[in-house]
Amino acid sequence: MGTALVYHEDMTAARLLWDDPECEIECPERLTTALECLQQQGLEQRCLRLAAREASEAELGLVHSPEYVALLRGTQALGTRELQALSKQYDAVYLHPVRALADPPPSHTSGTCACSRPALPCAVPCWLPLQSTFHCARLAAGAALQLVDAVLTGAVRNGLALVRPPGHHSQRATANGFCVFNNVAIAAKHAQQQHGLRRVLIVDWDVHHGQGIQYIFEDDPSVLYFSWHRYEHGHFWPHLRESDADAVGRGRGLGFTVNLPWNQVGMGNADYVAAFLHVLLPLAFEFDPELVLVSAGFDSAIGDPEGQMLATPECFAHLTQLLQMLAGGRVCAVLEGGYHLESLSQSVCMTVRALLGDPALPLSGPMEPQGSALESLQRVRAAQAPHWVSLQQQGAAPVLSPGTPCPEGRPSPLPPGEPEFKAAVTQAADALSVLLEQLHLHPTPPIRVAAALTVPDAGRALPLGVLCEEGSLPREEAQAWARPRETLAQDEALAALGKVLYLLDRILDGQVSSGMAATPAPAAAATLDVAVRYGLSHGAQRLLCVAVGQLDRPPDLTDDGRNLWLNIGGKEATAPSMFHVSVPLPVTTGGFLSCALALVLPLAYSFQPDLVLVALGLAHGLRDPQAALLAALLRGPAGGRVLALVDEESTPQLATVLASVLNGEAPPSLGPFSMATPEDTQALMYLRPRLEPRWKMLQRLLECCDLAA
Ligand code: X5A
Ligand code: ZN
Repeated sequence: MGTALVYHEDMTAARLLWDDPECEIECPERLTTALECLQQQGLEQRCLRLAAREASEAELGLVHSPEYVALLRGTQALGTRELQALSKQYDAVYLHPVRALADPPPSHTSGTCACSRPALPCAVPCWLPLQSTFHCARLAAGAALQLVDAVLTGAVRNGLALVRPPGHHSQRATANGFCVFNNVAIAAKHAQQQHGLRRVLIVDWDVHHGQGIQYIFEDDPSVLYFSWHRYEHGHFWPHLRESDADAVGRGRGLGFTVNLPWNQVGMGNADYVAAFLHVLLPLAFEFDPELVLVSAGFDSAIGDPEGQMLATPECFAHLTQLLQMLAGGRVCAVLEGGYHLESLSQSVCMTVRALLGDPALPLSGPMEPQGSALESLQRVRAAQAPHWVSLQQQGAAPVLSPGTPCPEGRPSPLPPGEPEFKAAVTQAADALSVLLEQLHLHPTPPIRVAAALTVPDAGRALPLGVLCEEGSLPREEAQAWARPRETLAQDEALAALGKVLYLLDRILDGQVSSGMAATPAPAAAATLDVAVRYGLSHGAQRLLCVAVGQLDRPPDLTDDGRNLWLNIGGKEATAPSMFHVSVPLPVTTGGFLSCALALVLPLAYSFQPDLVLVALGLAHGLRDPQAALLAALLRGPAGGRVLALVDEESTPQLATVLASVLNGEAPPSLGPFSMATPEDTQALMYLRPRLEPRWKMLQRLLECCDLAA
């Protein structure tokens, strides 16, 4: 199952023809540089290339009024000056005429032409590319439709549509913020009407509020719309009261609009990941979408003059990966904004990498959300709590009054020309060159998953593309690592250990990204014990061990900061140290999800491991889809370096599904959502405050605004 890339060169035709500093950033080079970058990194070649088609007027009518569509059609008969006047009637919009060129391009040799372009309001020679905004905007909407069709017919698993003009500001009868037709909203309606979907999630990670999408679906419970946006208490465009966290939808759609306003610039990787873990994902899993549409604007990335945020391109790989945990991985990303050409292109590439299933580069920078971000998260959680069980179960959310002052100082927006602005530009350039360096230093391993299995023939159950690893460490070497324990003295146990250690070597030397190994039941704890020590002495700088079931922490692990032991399925919630955490096995889907999203991943993202061991002891108690989700989620924090250890007696289905998620496939659905039990909730409420001082991604509340205490 592949990844589609939908594009059409005609979408580079429209451009601003008069002087307008606000609009000039929305330029054709946005598409051409992004595409070049995809080609240079060999990513475009790995996608199914689809040429965008134009959306029909009936399809535009799913969202827009007939009068508005007719008006746009009519712009094809207008000249540049008339279009300039018409554009002025909208906020931050420019329109392009059918043809801007007076002469044929030099490359063109006139002669007979076989093309059959339909007639246009004014005669356009066939050699001239169609350039009208109407044409481009119909292609942009059509590209989104084609992507949705490709995914929902099963031709591909996911994809990206590279389009302009963008769409999320456009409304039923108005263009706005460079947007003409609302590409993503049209695609959502189409998915519902043509494919019978009942629940669509729209994630808008563009730095602006997609108020157009919000208005279109605000009373519709079948579309969950999430948007984060630069807001600054309303001082940032489009300056709408309804962009704030307390706008949660209307009527039957109450709770299906989720706004996360950022009140300061400078939000970075930790803030974005925290927003996903603590706001978007709990709601999204409860909603259980059948399709995820992304309003993928990259003006939320570092260097962008509009956003002035600090998230680096890798962050978008992580966000994309997290979204693939939903809807069976059916993710359709559609370009919105993004005006720093280099940052935009690299972020697009990172998104496509993640769609292709490649492991994400580890996130750079301190993983500590800033105070203003926490305040925003808290406000959304409070506003949404009445509508979502998954927010209620994690303890009552205190309501913050709007404008609660947050003492932490952060830079206010930077006017271009100021020295600080230049510093921000340099900062962006640095971050981007570090990224390129990282790409060289940590090239994607040639093998994505290798499995070491002990049962002969078990390899047959492995998904396509997973390598069945035959290699093993010499028996004496493996034995040297074992403690003098009976379990590993047995032949089979030692043979399995040799395979595990061989796999670890291949992961640590960059040949293999992740691995899965089966071990005989009685040796599970001893094998894990050796694997931890072996990993730490063979190049792992920080090793996270997630042990599910009855598995004790190896006796001689110290709290030296290089290992973090997390046991799921312990008798009670305990944290003897910051590096030794135990939580009981959650019993419901809701309990499992909050354990994963509110404890395991925040710990993992804060710890920033370079290797994760996930061990599933015998009778570990997780259902296969839960184990698969856990393993899939843990690929993120460790740059894809995950070794899963399973019991050789566990079902072949478990081995298959683990290998497939480590290979980048979407985990299966957890089944119907059920609320966490009070015990599950209490375990987390006990642990979180104890661990928060060290593991900052656990934080949801600013201390200064902590009204809960
Ligand atoms: C799609 C998008 C931004 C419009 C900004 C107007 N629009 N100041 O990023
Ligand atoms: Zn934007």
